[in-house]
Amino acid sequence: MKEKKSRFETEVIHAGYQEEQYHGSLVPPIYQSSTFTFSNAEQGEKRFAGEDKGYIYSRLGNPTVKILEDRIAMLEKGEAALAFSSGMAAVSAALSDLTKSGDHILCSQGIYGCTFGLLQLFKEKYQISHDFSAMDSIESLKKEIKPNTAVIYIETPINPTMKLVDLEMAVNAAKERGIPVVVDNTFCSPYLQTPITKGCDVVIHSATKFICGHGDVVAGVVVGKKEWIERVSRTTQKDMGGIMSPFDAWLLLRGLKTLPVRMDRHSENASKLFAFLKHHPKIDTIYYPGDQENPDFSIMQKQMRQPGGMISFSVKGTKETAQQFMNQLKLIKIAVSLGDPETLIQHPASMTHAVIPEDERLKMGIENTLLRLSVGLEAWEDIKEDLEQALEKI
Ligand code: LCS
Repeated sequence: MKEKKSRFETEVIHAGYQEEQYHGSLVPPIYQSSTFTFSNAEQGEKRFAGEDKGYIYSRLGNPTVKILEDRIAMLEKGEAALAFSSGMAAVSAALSDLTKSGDHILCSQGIYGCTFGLLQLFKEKYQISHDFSAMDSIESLKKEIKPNTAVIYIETPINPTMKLVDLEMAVNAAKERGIPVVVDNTFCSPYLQTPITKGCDVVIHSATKFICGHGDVVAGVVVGKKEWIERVSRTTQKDMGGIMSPFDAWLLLRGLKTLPVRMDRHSENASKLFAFLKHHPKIDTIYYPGDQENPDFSIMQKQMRQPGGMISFSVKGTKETAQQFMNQLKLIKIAVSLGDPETLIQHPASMTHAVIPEDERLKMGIENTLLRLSVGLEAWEDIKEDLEQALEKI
């Protein structure tokens, strides 16, 4: 593409790809090759020494994967990006690089279950401790930062409670101590929220979700400063090896093209379903960033384009009531993951967040009656009718 500043909806289709360099192929080619030949021994030596630009071996970089990395870096307004085989590979590489034994991670009061598991592993094996923080005021956040705090780690919206953290506030708290603020932006995608524009240092995605958008790839991405990304690429990623395959990168490039169109529809459907669920007599509490009565509503307005496609709610009754409700659904699928065209429902206490001990889980707001709905792209009336008939039966 000729050099020109474009809008998000255009960049998501064109950024990072110059078809002239690929025989005019409209769609980026898949470089399904594990290795790359050198024209002579000296060139091979120079490539390894970093003196000759060019590909070596697909664990160290691949042209199809690079197109995806460049596109995501531009969408997130970051300098560079690195693609991984899963969201957890991205989270673990970023946190391994930013911490060492004896360090401390200050984390939002709620994170994805496997990220919780990773923090446990860091604590037990490498003496890297962590604390959870409500992150609801700059004063309290500053007090919770310890001399050995090496990272402030935030999910916003938090999986699955949909609580929000004010990113500018977190950046201001971290700034004077120079602590990197790392944001898991999975629930928003770069279309709804760009943490780097708020001063955050690193953005992580489970690209499995809205970025892919079709439920057919498990993948992750990390975005940050060019120098840091290059270091992670040369060290943590190269040596731990959680790289993305060229075919998965190609599928993600394909899925990304419709991200804004999909996100608009996810958000529109979710807001209509929220209006239906909000005052339903069988529903106890509902958690949705677009709820004007939600204390985080002003944070949503400040840092998100739209409230997004995720809603959590607890049904009146017990865990068994919640399970009975799920079992009555006909169109909505019972499955973990999110951001797919299909509407999905899951029970965090027994599924995505089951690894978290109950007392800790309840502190995070994950009650036994809580359900998480990933609103799909179907006709919203069909989703509503399915919820309605299942609610009638409990
Ligand atoms: N970060 C967040 C916020 C996530 O929700 C997930 C996965 C990950 C990281 C890890 O990404 P993965 O390795 O799966 O690509 N969340 C899931 C969920 O809520 N249901 O199934 C997976």
